Amino acid sequence: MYQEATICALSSPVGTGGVAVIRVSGPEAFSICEKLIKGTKLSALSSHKAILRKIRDPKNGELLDEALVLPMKGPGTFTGEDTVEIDCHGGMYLCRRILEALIASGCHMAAPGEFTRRAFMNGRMDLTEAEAVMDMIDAGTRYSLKAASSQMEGRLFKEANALRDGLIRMLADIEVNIDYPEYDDLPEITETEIQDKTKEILDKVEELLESADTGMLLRDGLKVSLIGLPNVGKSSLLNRLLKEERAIVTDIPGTTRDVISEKMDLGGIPLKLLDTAGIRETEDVVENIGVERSFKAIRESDLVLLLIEPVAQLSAFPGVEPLSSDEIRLIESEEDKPYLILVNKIDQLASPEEAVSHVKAVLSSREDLPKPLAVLPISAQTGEGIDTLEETIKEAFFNRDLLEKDAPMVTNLRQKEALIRAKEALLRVCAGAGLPEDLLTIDLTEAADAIGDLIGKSARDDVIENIFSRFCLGK
Ligand SMILES: Nc1nc2c(ncn2[C@@H]2O[C@H](COP(=O)(O)OP(=O)(O)OP(=O)(O)O)[C@@H](O)[C@H]2O)c(=O)[nH]1
Ligand SMILES: [Mg+2]
Repeated sequence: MYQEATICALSSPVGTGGVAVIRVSGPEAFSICEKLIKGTKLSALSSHKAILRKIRDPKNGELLDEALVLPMKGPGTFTGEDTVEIDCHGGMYLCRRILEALIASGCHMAAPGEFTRRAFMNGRMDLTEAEAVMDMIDAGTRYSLKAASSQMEGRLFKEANALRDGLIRMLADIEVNIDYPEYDDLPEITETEIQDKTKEILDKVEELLESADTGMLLRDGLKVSLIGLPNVGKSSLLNRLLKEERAIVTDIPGTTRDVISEKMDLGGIPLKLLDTAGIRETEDVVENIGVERSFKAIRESDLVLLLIEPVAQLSAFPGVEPLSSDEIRLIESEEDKPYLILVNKIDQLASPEEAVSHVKAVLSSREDLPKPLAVLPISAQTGEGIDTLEETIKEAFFNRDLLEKDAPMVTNLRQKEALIRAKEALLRVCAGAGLPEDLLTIDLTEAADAIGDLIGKSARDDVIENIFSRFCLGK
C-alpha cells in the first residue's frame, strides 16, 4: 500500500456555512485527531460511526467547538487510508483554528486533489474514475452530471480495462509461441486470430473515440458566440436564451462594448454563451477594442451564431441584398468554424420564409463562402423560432443516443489522446498483416500501454505476470 504523511484539509467550500467538513487522511489520522479530543481512543471505536466530541486546542486545552467526529478505518475509505472526518460548525476562523491544531499535532496541509490522488495510488479507483470526481463536483447540468457519475462508477474504466486485458492476453499468447516453442501443449495463436482480435479491439476503441466530442462538450460546455452587425439583436437573443435581462439592450447601435459570457443549461447540456460587440468600422476607441474581442470570441468558440436583420419585405426592394458586404466578410472569417445564420426580428416581417430563402439563395450562389449548418428565422423579442434554434444546436453537437444510454464516454483530452495512440498502434498492426509475429508485438504493446495510460496502469509487468500465471517455468 502506498503510504505517505497524514494530510488534512477543509473538504467543504471555503466560506461561512452551517457546517464544515475537515478531512484527515493517512497513517496517523486517528492518533493526531485523538490529540484534539482527549480521552477518546478512535481506533477502539467502530469504524464509520460518528461520535460527538468537544474539540480542544491541544496546546492549551482551549475549547474550539463541539463536533461530530467520524473515524473510518482503511482500506475501506475514499483514500484507502485511515481517515477521520470532523463535521464542525462552519465558521472560517473556527475551521482555521482546527486545521492549525491538526497541523501542530503532525498533519500536513493537503495539496489540491491529494485525497483523490491517494485514492488512485492505493488502487481505490483508476485514473478515469479519479478524473470523474472533479467532473462530478463541477457538473452544472443533468447530462454533465450523468457523464461524470457514469465515469465515476467505472464505465469507461471497465471498457478500457477489458480492451487492455484482451491485448495483454494476445501478447502473452504470441510470446509463449515465440519463447517456448517446445511447449506444444500450449494453444497457438494464428495470424488470422491476431488480425481478427485486433480489428475487434480497434472497433471498440473507435467507438469510444466517437463519444469524445459529446463527452468533452458535456464536461467543458459548448462555447457559442453571438456575432453580427450592431443592433441586429445579439444581446436580446442572449437575454432570451438565458431567460433573464442579463445584457443591456437599446436601439442605439454599439450598445455592447465588451464580451459578456454566461453559462446556460440547454435541456441538460451546458453551453457557454458569448454576447459580443456589434462589428463595424468605428472611430470609437472603446468600441474598437470591443470589435477586436468579438473576433477573438469567434476564434475561441465551438459554434458561431451569426445574427442578421433582414430588410422588411425584401421583394419590394429588388436591388437590396439580404446580406451586407460586412456580413459576407464575417461569414468569410468563419473559415471552418461551424456557424448558424439567424434571421432575427421576423416579427417585423410579412414573410420570414422569403427572407430565409433569399439568404440561402445568396449563399448557394457563392461557392467560395463556407456553408452554415442552417439558416433559421427567429425573433429574440417574441421568442419565435428559439425552440428550433435550441434543437438544432443539440442535434448538431450532441449525440442523442450517447446522452440517453449509459454508454462509456471519453470526457477529456488526456483520455482522447491515449485512445488515439492506441488506435494508431492498432491500425499499424492491421497494416502489418503477414509480418512476423514478434514485429506485431511492438505495436500491440504500444496499444496496451496507451490504454494502460488511459486508466493509469502500465503494461509490461502485467504481460509477464499473465505468462507466469499460465504455467510454471520450472516444470
Ligand atoms: N422587433 C424586434 N426587435 C428586436 C428583436 N431583437 C432585438 N430587437 C431590438 O433591436 C434593438 C437592438 O437590440 P440589441 O439586442 O441591443 O442588439 P445588439 O445586436 O446587441 O446591438 P449592439 O450591442 O449594439 O451590437 C433593440 O431595440 C431591440 O429591442 C426582435 O426579434 N424583434
Ligand atoms: Mg448588444
